[in-house]
Amino acid sequence: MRIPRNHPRYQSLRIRELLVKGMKEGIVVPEGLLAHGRGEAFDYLIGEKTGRAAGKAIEAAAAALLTAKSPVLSVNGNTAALVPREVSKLASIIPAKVEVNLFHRSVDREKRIDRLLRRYGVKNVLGVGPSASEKIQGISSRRKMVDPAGIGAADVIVIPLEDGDRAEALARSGKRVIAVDLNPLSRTAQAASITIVDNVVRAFPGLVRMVKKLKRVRKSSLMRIVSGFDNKKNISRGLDEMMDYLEGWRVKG
Ligand code: PTJ
Repeated sequence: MRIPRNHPRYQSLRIRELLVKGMKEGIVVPEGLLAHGRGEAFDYLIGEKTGRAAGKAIEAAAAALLTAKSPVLSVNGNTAALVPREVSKLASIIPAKVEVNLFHRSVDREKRIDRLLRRYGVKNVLGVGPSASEKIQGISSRRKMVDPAGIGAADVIVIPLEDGDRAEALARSGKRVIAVDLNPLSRTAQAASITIVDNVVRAFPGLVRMVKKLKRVRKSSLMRIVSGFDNKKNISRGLDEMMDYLEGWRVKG
C-alpha cells in the first residue's frame, strides 16, 4: 500500500509497512510485529519525539562509542528492517563492527539480514552461521552464541530492541551496554549502562548526527561525558518528561 505523505499518521504507518515488508522477506519475525506494538504504545506516551533525556543518552552513547576499543552494533530483525542505512552509516563513521544477533535464531534469517545490510554498504557482517561460535554465560536462549571477533571481543555494544536476559548477561560480563528501547521500565532499559528511550527510527539518525559532531571533540572531553552520565537518573528524568507530556493532555478544571 502506498501511504500518502500528508496522512496525519504517515510516519507511524510507514514504520508498520517497513516491518510487514521485512516479515514477508524473512527479515522480521511475527513476534517482531508484537514487539513493535508495545514500542509504539510507549512512543505515544513520549509524544513520538526525542526528549531531552533521550538526547542526553544519545550524546553519552556517541561519546562511549567514539572512545571504545572495540565497539559493536548488534542487529536483529526489526532493526535491520527499520534502519539499515543508519546502521551502515554509524558503523562506518565510528568505526564499529556489525553483528547479527537474533532472539528467534535461524541461519536463513541471519543470511537474509547479512545480504540486506551489505546492500546498504556494510562491508563485513559478523555472527552469521558458524562464525557465532562463542557462548555468553547466563543466557538460555539461542542468542547466547556470539562472534568472538565481534560481540565476544566488544567493550561497548549497542543493542536495539533487546530482550532483558541478554542485556543483563552482557552487562554482567563487563561490557558497556547501550540500549535503544522505548520502554523505560523494561529489564533491558534498567540493565544497560546507557539507555536511549526513543524510537530506533529517531535514535539511530540521532546517533549518526551526534557521532559526526563529537568526532571533532578531544578524547578526554568525550571520556568526561561518559563518566558524568548517570543512567538511572537519566531514565528518571525521561519518566518526568513523559509525565509532564501526559499532564498536558489532562482536561483542566
Ligand atoms: O529479530 P529477533 O529474532 O532478534 O527478535 C526481535 C524481537 C524484537 C522480537 C525480540 O528481541 C523481542 O522479543 O524483544 P522484546 O523482548 O519484545 O523487547 C523489545 C523491546 O523493544 C520492547 O521493550 C519494546 O517496547 C521495544 N521497542 C519496540 N519497537 C521499538 C522499540 N524500541 C525502540 N524503537 C522501536 N521501534
